[in-house]
Formats: sequence, C-alpha cells, structure tokens
Amino acid sequence: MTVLIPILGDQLSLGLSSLDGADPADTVVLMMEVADETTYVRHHKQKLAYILSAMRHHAAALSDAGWTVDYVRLDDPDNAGSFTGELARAVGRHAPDRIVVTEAGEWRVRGMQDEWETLFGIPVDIRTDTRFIATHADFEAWAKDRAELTMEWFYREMRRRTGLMMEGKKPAGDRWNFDKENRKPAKADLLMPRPLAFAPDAITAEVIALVEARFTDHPGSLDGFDWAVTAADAAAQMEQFITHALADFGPYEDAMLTGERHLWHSIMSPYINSGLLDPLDLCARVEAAWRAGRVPIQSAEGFIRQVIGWREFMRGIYWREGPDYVTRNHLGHTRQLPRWYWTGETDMHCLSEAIGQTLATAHAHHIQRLMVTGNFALLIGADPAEVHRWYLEVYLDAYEWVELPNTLGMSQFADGGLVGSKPYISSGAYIDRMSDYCRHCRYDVKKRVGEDACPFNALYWNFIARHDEALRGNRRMAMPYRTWDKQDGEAKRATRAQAAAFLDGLDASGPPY
Ligand code: FAD
Ligand code: DLZ
Ligand code: SF4
Repeated sequence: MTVLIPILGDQLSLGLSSLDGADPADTVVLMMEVADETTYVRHHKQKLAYILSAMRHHAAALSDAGWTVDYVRLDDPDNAGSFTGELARAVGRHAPDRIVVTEAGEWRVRGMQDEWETLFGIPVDIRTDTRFIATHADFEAWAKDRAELTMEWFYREMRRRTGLMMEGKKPAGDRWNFDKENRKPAKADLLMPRPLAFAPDAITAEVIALVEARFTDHPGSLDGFDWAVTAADAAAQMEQFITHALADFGPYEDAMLTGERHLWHSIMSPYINSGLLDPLDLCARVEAAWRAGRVPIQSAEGFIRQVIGWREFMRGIYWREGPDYVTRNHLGHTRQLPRWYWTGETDMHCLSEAIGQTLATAHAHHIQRLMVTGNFALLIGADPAEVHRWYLEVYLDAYEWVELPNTLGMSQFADGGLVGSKPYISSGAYIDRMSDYCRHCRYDVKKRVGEDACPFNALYWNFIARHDEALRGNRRMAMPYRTWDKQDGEAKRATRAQAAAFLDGLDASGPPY
C-alpha cells in the first residue's frame, strides 16, 4: 500500500494536515516545480527564486525528517508543466492506492484537486488546511446571517477562539482595539531596526541562475536577494522582529519614509503564507513579549489583529465569494495602469518610492500598497482586474486568496463595499501627513491646480465628482460630498480640467509585455 502526498509551493510546513497520521514507510511525498505555476502571472523574479528555493530546502527538511520525497525540478526534461500532469506521471511511477492532499489556497488549484479522483481512479482525500483558524464552514457560519461583514466582529470571534490577548472572557487591557494610540507619522531614525539579511546559499544561487536565465521578461530584479528560505532562518527573522521592531509596530504602522523599506513592520507575510512559519505560533510569541513587559499592548494587539483578524477575514471573503469574485468591477473602471508601474520611473515621489522598492525587493508595506499604489490606481480609474494582476505579480507574499480581497475589495472598491465600507482614497494631504515623501517631490502637495500641483489632489476631487451616483448615498462619504458641494463652479471646473489633462497625459499603456 502506497500513499502519495503532493505538497504545493505554499504548503511548506512540516505539520501540514496531509502528513497527519501518515507512515513514512509507505508514503511518497511529491513536490513539483511546474511551468504553469511559475507563469500563470509574470511573478516577480525574487518571488520565483524564493518559492523554488524554499521548496528545495523544504524537500531536504522532509527527507531529514524521514520522509521519502519525489522532487520534480523545473528543468527536468520530462516535466509535464502542470500539477495534474506531474501527478499523472507520479501515479505512473509509484502506483499509489490513494492520494492525500491539503486543500489548495486558491480556486484555480482547488479545481484541479477536485478532478484528481476521477482522472486517476483512486481515492483522493482533500484535507482542511489547519494552518488557518477559521475553516470555510466556520466563516460561512459567522457570515451567513449578517447584513454587513465587519472585520472587527470577526476578529473578536478569533480572539475568543484562540484565547490570544484574553483575560478570561474579557480582552486584555479591557479593550479589543488600541488603534487610537497608533497611526503616528515617523521621523528618520538612525537606530531604526533592520531585518536580518540572508546571503544566498548554493541552492538559492542555483535557483537565482535558473530564474535569471528562464524568466527574463518577468518584472523585478534579483540583485540583493536576501530572503530567508528555510524555516530556521524565517524563525530567526521572527525573533529579530519581536526583539527589535515589535514595540514600535503599532505607533508607526501607517508611517512611510523615503528610503526606508521596512520601518517597524514584521516582513513575516512571505513566511507565514508559504508555510515556513506558523501564524498562531508567531502570535503566541508576540503575546508572550507583551506579557513579559517587553512591548506595549497597542503594538501586540495591533499585530495580532492583522494576523488573526485581517488575514483570516480576507481568506474567508475569498472563499465565500467564489471564483467569480475576480470579475467584479463595481465602479466600471477600465483604464490600463501606466507603464511606469513596471519601472518606477515617475516624478511622483511617493509612487516612485513604493514601486521602486517593490521592483527591488518584491515587498512594500501595507500603507504603501493601500494609500500610494492602490489609491493612485483607484483615483485614475484603473481596471481592477489589471490592478489585481499587478499585485499578484510583484509581491513575494502574493497568493490569490489574500491578494485578491485586499486589492479588488479593500483597495479598489470593486466589490461595492463588501470588504471596505468606503473607498480607500485620499488626496496628497494624507500622504503628506503620514510620510516625508512630499518634501522630496517636484509637485506641491498643497496645490490642486497648476503645472506643479500634486496630481493626487485634482484626481481625488475628480473621483468624488465622477462617482456621485455610486457614492453619494454612502454615509461614510458624506463629508467629501459636502466639501465638494460647497465649492464654486469655477473651482470645480478647474479641478476637473486639471484631472482630465493629467489623465490624458498619463502613459496609460499597461505592462511592458
Ligand atoms: P505587517 O505590517 O508586519 O503585518 C503583520 C502581518 O499581518 C503580515 O505579515 C500579514 O500576514 C498580516 N496582515 C496585515 N494586513 C493584512 C491584510 N490586509 N490582509 C492579510 N493579512 C494582513 N498581504 C499578503 O500577505 N499577500 C498579499 O498578496 C497582499 N496583497 C495586498 C494588496 C493590497 C492592495 C493591499 C492594500 C494589501 C495587501 N496585503 C497582502 C496586506 C498587507 O499589505 C501585507 O500583508 C503586509 O504589507 C505584509 O508585510 P508585513 O509582513 O511586514 O506586515
Ligand atoms: C507561486 C508558485 C510558483 C511560482 N511556483 C510553484 C511551483 O513550481 N510549484 C509549486 O508547487 N508551487 C508553486 N507556486 C505556489 C503555488 O502556485 C501555490 O501552491 C498555489 O497557488 C496554491 O493554490
Ligand atoms: Fe505624492 Fe503628491 Fe506628495 Fe508628490 S506631492 S509625493 S505626488 S502626494
């Protein structure tokens, strides 16, 4: 009797549910590098190098733990190029009696898994991914009778369920949320904590050469690749964050600074999304740091809310809304993104910083994604499907289950308010308040019209005017509509003309391929 256990590139956890109860003596673990996964979007080169290297290191860790691993490399001449094709070859090689697999993270691959039983004529046991707190059924049970899905209520459920930051039935510190103490702008600080940098070992160097040679038309640069690619190194990065950055995570969560890529963020998303770190273990360590008096409550609570609140909530929305979620376009936006989204070459400093760092490292922090690149894409009326593809391509942590609801829902309002009750839009004033970007920019953030006026300003009011019908009734949009209504006809006309001229001149030409 042989059991075949395929492990996908974002399932790199030794405690994966498909391995539960398996006997190494009669199990073959299958890992597959396949062309379809490396090209279903043009992933950033660092994302490809990270996943392939982490997969190869994980295969070694599984072997060390006593498992028999059948590993198919991308450059294997017989590689079938797809999960299903490679599974067919593995069924031929090993003649398994059954297949056991942990459910895939996204609809596209889940659809393949559902076909395997019929295709191969053997039982396929598709198991729940126990690395998440809420199962699909749990989320459905929570969501089904609610008029609105509010993350905060879901988050409280997750707190109760995990016991994280709880004192019996009450939240630690007697409050569920300490955000009032957060959201401060930051000043340049020479003592700012830095994440660890991991020099590529021989396996990573080999993968980097493969990616460099084979994926020349993918965005991003491989220079300076310094991601952790093993569970041990990811754990060291976690300790670095908890020891040096977590204390100030809360206060500076929304801050942005020129040249500072990480600030007090954890950079944990690549590792928890691919399986090198366990999100609950990470949260338990964060809570322990607070209980030991090493970090303030607003930082520990703020961090845990992102992981057991937002992360789980986004996954719940993704699976509940179904495979058609990706086609939503509530505001009817159709514009292509400017080509400089793939080069960073724009004189808008905030955008050149956020995009430049993205191309250099395959990472940007949340406010850069939401209030710089996302905000701009929404204000110019970019096609949400294209915006979604861009985010899925360029970030190391991007898998559709988490990227899509963040992009299409939270950032582009394309689901009409399911994830966010109002569009996340702002003029230049917000960026000026939360960053030093405007001080380094050729545009004047205080101006709305004129050659040197910050483009965000006219675009913001143009968006408000353009979407009057869709948004005026939204009570959270009452304030901007009141302000717009108070402006005289000439000011309105000049603002809209400024926005129209900017949009006309925008190099809205889409990706360079
Ligand atoms: P930290 O600021 O240190 O936060 C801690 C952890 O909380 C993160 O590691 C992450 O796991 C979790 N988290 C925080 N915010 C969110 C959120 N909104 N949704 C889900 N998890 C969250 N996150 C991804 O993991 N993958 C994506 O593809 C992704 N795409 C995004 C696209 C857009 C348009 C936006 C606005 C956000 C996106 N996010 C995505 C959420 C968030 O920006 C990243 O999780 C975060 O920037 C990762 O950096 P960090 O690990 O330093 O996060
Ligand atoms: C993202 C990715 C890439 C680029 N390559 C592979 C691969 O070659 N083999 C693999 O098993 N997984 C890869 N992945 C991650 C998968 O796309 C991910 O596991 C699915 O999206 C899960 O639904
Ligand atoms: Fe961005 Fe406008 Fe500030 Fe320039 S002035 S950095 S374009 S917000």
